[in-house]
Amino acid sequence: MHLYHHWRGIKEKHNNIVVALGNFDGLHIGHQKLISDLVALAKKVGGTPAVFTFHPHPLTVLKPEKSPPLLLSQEAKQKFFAKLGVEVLLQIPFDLDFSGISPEDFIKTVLHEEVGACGVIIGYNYTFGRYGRGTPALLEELSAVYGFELRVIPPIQIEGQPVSSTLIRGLLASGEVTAAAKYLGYYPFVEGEVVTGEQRGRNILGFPTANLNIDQTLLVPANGVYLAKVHIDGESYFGVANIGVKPTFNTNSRNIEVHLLDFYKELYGIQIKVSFTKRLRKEKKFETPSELVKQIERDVLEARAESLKNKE
Ligand code: RBF
Ligand code: MG
Repeated sequence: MHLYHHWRGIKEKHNNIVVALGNFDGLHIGHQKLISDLVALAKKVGGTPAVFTFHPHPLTVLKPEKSPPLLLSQEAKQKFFAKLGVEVLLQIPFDLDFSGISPEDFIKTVLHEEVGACGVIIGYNYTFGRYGRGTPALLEELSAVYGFELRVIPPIQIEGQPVSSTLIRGLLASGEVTAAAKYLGYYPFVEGEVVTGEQRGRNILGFPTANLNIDQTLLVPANGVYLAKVHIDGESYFGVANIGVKPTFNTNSRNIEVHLLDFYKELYGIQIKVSFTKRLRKEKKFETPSELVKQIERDVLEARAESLKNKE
């Protein structure tokens, strides 16, 4: 996959670009459907499947107070697009200059003259250009002028619910990771390097944990204890994860810790991915560390029982 952070001159580099437009936060099953249609259409016309998207989210520039925490990091999104068969990713840094482009100029200058789009795919509710005034109807009208084929993809529904990033954010904010996974098409996860914690888990409690810092721009599930699948170097292991502030010890910083069920090697400095597959309980303040330890022992038993159910 070719990655660009600009859109000028793309036409000279790739033939017959078919381009999907959108924010694609979370790359949920609705987005995944749109991208698979993109890849199929590009294949049909012998063209190049491309995605035009912004990073960061335009709202972080236009209305920072209203900008939502993201479901996926820029890097996670890049990997995912590549896996879905996207060959050209235009991940454009949104700025005030760009926000002033009229919808008509966006189509003429950006899509037609510079990207050279012969096909355009959007979701049914996609808006673009200054004040977000560009609509699917305008793209339809101008597709005849600039000679591109337009596809508008209707929303995907699950049990009567249109799948949306907003719906998924709400589920994550209340810890409903299993429900969120239905709409995402994958379990919510965090990725990062294992950092040094306070060593309390290892030395005092007898439950060593791998600690991850939380990226403040990303949405992490609500505080609580979760069954987790931990990916290390292409292998995966079951674990129990705690997201929270550890009220038993009156700490204030929020972080993510995972205790692996059957893994004893040193992990400091190693990249891991932790997927949250089921919420087990809320994070609680215990009167004594030994009460917390008893609870974690029960969490581990519950996780073992679940892991046996989930073993494929
Ligand atoms: N800390 C709390 O204060 N309350 C909890 O309910 C809690 N639950 C946990 C559950 C699991 C499975 C794990 C691994 C940790 C939990 N912790 C909890 C965090 C614990 O306090 C922490 O791992 C140690 O203090 C070491 O940093
Ligand atoms: Mg630790």
